[in-house]
Amino acid sequence: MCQTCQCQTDTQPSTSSAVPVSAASRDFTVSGMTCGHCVTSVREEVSEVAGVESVDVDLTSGRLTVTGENVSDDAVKTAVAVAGYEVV
Ligand SMILES: [Cu+2]
Repeated sequence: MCQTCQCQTDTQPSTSSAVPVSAASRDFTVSGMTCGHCVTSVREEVSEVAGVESVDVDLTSGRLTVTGENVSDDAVKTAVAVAGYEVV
């Protein structure tokens, strides 16, 4: 059981779709993610940020890659916080 999001699954995150090379992307590091459900929570919240075209989350490294034009760093950090995690 995941102690962070309290889910009962240890399902690994699904592989993300390919990121367009032309789009701007930036990386964040998210602390606290420990299972695929954590990854899904972060991905869902961040994908709703204005301008975001795709979201890639690597559970092992905690790396969050956001792709899209004119995406606000603060908005991404807020979305991660809403999901229950923290950008470090
Ligand atoms: Cu979890």
